[in-house]
Amino acid sequence: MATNGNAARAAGPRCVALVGPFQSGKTTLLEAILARTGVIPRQGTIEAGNTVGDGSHEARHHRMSVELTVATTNFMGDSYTFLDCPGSVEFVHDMRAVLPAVDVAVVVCELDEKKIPQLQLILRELEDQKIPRILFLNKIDKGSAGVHDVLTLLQPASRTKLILRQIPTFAGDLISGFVDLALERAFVYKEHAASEVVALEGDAADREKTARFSMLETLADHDDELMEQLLEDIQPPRDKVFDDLTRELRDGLVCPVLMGTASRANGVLRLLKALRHESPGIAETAKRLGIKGGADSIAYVLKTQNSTHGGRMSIARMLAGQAGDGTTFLTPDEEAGRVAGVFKLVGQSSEKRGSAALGETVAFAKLDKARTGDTLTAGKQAHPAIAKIEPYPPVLAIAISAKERKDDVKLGQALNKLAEEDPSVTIVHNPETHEVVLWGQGEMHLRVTTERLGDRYGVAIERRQPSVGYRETIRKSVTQRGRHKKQSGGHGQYGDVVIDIKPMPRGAGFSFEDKITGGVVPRNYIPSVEEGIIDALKHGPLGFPVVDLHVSLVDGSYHTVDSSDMAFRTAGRIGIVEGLPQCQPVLLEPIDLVEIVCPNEATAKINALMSGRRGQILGFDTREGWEGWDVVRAKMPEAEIGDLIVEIRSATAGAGTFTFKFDHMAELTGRTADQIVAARRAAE
Ligand SMILES: Nc1nc2c(ncn2[C@@H]2O[C@H](COP(=O)(O)OP(=O)(O)OP(=O)(O)O)[C@@H](O)[C@H]2O)c(=O)[nH]1
Ligand SMILES: [Mg+2]
Repeated sequence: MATNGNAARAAGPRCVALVGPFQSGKTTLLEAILARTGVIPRQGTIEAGNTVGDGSHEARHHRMSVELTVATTNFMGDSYTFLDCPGSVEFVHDMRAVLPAVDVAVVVCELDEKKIPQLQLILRELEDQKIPRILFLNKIDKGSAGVHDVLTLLQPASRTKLILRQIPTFAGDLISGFVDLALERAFVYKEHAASEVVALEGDAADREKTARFSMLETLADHDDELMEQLLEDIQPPRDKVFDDLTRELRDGLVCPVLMGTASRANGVLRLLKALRHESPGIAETAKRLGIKGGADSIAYVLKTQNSTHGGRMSIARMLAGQAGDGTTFLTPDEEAGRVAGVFKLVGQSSEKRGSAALGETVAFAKLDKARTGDTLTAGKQAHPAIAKIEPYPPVLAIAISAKERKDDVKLGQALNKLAEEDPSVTIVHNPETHEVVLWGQGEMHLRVTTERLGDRYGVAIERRQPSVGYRETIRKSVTQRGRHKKQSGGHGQYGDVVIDIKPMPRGAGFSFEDKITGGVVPRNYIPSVEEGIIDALKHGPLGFPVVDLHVSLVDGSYHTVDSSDMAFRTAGRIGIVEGLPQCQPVLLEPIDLVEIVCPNEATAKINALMSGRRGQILGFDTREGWEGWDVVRAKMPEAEIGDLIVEIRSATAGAGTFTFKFDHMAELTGRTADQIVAARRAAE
């Protein structure tokens, strides 16, 4: 096994994602980093609403991140772009889509058992995308309970070995500083200033020895030479320890854990130094992505944004070569456009730049066809997509319409733009109900999306529950005459049919049969009869489309002068409209197959939840490849799914989710059915 690898400090501009469970302190950490590196004079707070991150109207309003914030700064002569990702699972696509472009992710977490499943989800995403990661245990000012046993709590969330890089030191019960186990140096935290080096002595020195040994043991799992040194009780040189930390982080073999308090900027400088010395850079990232070296410049679009004034901005990282004003980019499918402006971003503010160098993360203006997740090439032939991050299927829907009719077109255009920026939004037009249905990742996601329609595009909307695709069918057969006769002077109208209406099995739809003998209904009028019937079936006696029935035309009569297509059409319609109410009409509702994934301590709650919503549990199983998780399968009426996701999340601390697909239509009778029919009548 290689013992040393090439662990020299990476060069060039870095791109670092700040990720982690909801409200763990990512935006606050970004603020601390920007203050520490001199981009802002002092650190703002979420409470005061004056942070660089969360600068949008919607984020300020909800006091949480609802989209990506990008901020570029300089630290010790190198450029760093931080991507502050929202922690809410509803906005997780913003995180997933940026990951391909980053060198490393800083996973901001808390010592909170309830947030472990969410942490596990994030770490899995990073593991799956092979992103090197550092854990930053934040909010250690909140109390020291459990801090001696950080790894016991956090390790189950990570499939790779965690390495404790720092241990806390105490003043009474409070954490007052830390020992860095690689440097073997003790520090005391100073609020909003660099920590001060102090002597490593007493109890801290003893704890340091034990903790350092266990850090080295983990590193030695991937370094035979180090293993021998440990066995022979030889102190490995400090450089070797740093080399191993660097290499094993880069190769995703370990995940180091640092700690601090973002709101006081404690532990921030050590984090920045770890990024500077130990995290990989653009060369390793390009290799990870399989970018073939060539003359062409290649960039990855982390996010597309349509601003109301400046047109489209594509936030992108240069993965090969460089680009500037006038560079024409291709996507694998089409020409993306010509760059008209390169900008360095710090939250909401942007600064014009001449060009973007290798490794830099910038915003390109006017790439009209570039979308979130696109791989861009400046050259003759487009580089294949370096990543394809499909959004998770949506889980919640609302029907929307413009408050004012005149905004209909504007609404359509605005929705298209929002969906391009945020591929986790889906827009579906329901031709039957003429509804525009907005599908998204949760309540807050849909709320923010509709707020953007108002804030950015000035479209006021109304929101409703989307309608459920009810149908109706019949249980009994009947023979019915349909007669249309009008003789009001001049040309009359005459059509007369007899039809047999009979129920069919579920899923059969509608079929029509011509059983006329002896030409009692002339051949050329028969298609009109069928048309009249089909037309009438759109709206059955209960108010819904009628399905699963067979109609035979068995008899009828005609008039040589007064009969027409129109008259037979009407006769067919009358036959159905008068016949169906005698056939015991019954409501049909769509039943979906639902699959819920959840941490197994929530499985019982989920089962109860499903049964409470007329769900029929088919069974549950352990989730393959996911220790501590279950999959629950059930059949459930579509009408009951509604806001199921909200309850699943509240039962699972945000970690559980579900997928669904249409399974079958089932008869619905009794009070629920009566209510649905009554509501339909009232709406007509
Ligand atoms: N006590 C304490 N509170 C903190 C610390 N860091 C952040 N907070 C608070 O935690 C809350 C969430 O902070 P944010 O920075 O918005 O967290 P976030 O991870 O960006 O949140 P989302 O992006 O919405 O997931 C705010 O009330 C912060 O003031 C910390 O180190 N200590
Ligand atoms: Mg945030």
